Amino acid sequence: MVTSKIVTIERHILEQQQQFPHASGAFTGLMYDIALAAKIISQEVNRAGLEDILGETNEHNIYGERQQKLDLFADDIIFRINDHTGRLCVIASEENDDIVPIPDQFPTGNYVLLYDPLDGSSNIDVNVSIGTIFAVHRRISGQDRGTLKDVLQPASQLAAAGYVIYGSSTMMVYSTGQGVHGFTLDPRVGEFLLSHPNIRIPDKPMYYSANQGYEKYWTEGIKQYVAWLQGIHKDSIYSLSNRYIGSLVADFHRNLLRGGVFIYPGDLREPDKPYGKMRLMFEAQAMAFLVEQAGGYASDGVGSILSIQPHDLHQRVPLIIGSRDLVQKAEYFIRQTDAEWIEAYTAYRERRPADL
Ligand code: AHM
Ligand code: MG
Repeated sequence: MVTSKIVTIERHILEQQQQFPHASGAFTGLMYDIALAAKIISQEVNRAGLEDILGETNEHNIYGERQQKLDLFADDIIFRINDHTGRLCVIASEENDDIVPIPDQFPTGNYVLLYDPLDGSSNIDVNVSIGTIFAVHRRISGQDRGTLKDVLQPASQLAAAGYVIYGSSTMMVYSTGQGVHGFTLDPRVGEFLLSHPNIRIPDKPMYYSANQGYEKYWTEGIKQYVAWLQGIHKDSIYSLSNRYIGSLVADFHRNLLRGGVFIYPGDLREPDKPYGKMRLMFEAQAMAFLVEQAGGYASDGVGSILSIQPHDLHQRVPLIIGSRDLVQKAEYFIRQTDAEWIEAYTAYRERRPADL
C-alpha cells in the first residue's frame, strides 16, 4: 500500500498557517485564490494554440468575456478573483500604470497584492514556457483602501511571494518565509500537489543565463564576469553551460533546481537609463525573496535586491540572481571595473519616492 501523504497546496498553506495561532485565515484564503487563478490561466495557456485552428468564435467564455489576449486575460482573472474578498487593500499589476484600488463596494483587508500576470510575453505565441509572478506585502499606511505607500515597500518586508510556470506541466512555487515549496498541477483532478518540498538551490552550479546578444552593451565588469562563468577568464573555476529562454520564470526555475545564475544587467547605452529591463516590483522582488529562502542571493550589482527602497511602481532594476557565490562574484567584478556605471546606477537606486 502507498503510504506517502498527498499534500494539496490548500493543505500545505493551512498547515503552515497553523504555526501562527492568531492568523485570521485571510492570508490562507489569499494563497488559495492565487492558486485558483493559476489553474484558470493554465487552462487558457494550454488551449491558446487552438485559437488559430478553430478561429475566432466571437463567443463569450465561461467568465463572461470574449476571447482576449492571453496576458490581458490573465491580468483580469487575477484581479477579479481577488478584488472582492476583503483580504486586500490595494492591487498593483504590471499591466496597469497605477495602483488599482479595491472597488468601493467591496470590503478591504490587510494585504497588498502585486503581480505580473504573464511574464515572458514574447514567448506566448511560440509555445515556450511563460509564467505568472506574485508578491504579497502587508498594509502599512493605515488607510482603508491602501495607497502607493503600501505597495512601494522593500522586498525584505514581503509576507509571501511565488510564481507559476506554465511549462510541460504547470507548477506553482511559493514561499511565506518558511522555505520554498513547489507544487505540480495534476490536470486530472485540477489540484496542485506538493512535488518539490523545501527547495534549496544547489551549491554546485550548472548554468548561467544571459542574453548574450547584448554583450556589446555590457560593462567591462559584466563581460569579465561572464567570461569567468564560461571558464575563459584567468581566474575561472567553473565552465558553465549557457541556457537562456527569455522567460524570467522559466530561466529562474531551471536555475533554482539545477544551480546557476540569471543575469540581466544594467548598462550605459543610454547614460540616464543605467538600470536594465527587469521590473523591481513585479519581477525582481518576488524572485529575490524566493531565491534567498532557497539559500541563494539576488543583487542589482551594487547590493541586495531585498534592501532596495522602491521609488516608482514601474521602477527597473538590474538583476543578477541565483547561487549565492556566483552572484557575489558578479558584485566583485563590477566593483573592480565599473565605477562609472555604479555612480550612475546608485543615483537612480537611491531616489526617494515623492509624496509618501
Ligand atoms: P515581459 O514582461 O515584457 O515579458 O519582459 C520580461 C521578460 C523576462 O521574462 C525575460 O527574462 C526578459 O524579458 C527577456 O528579455 P530579452 O528579450 O531582452 O532578453
Ligand atoms: Mg514581465
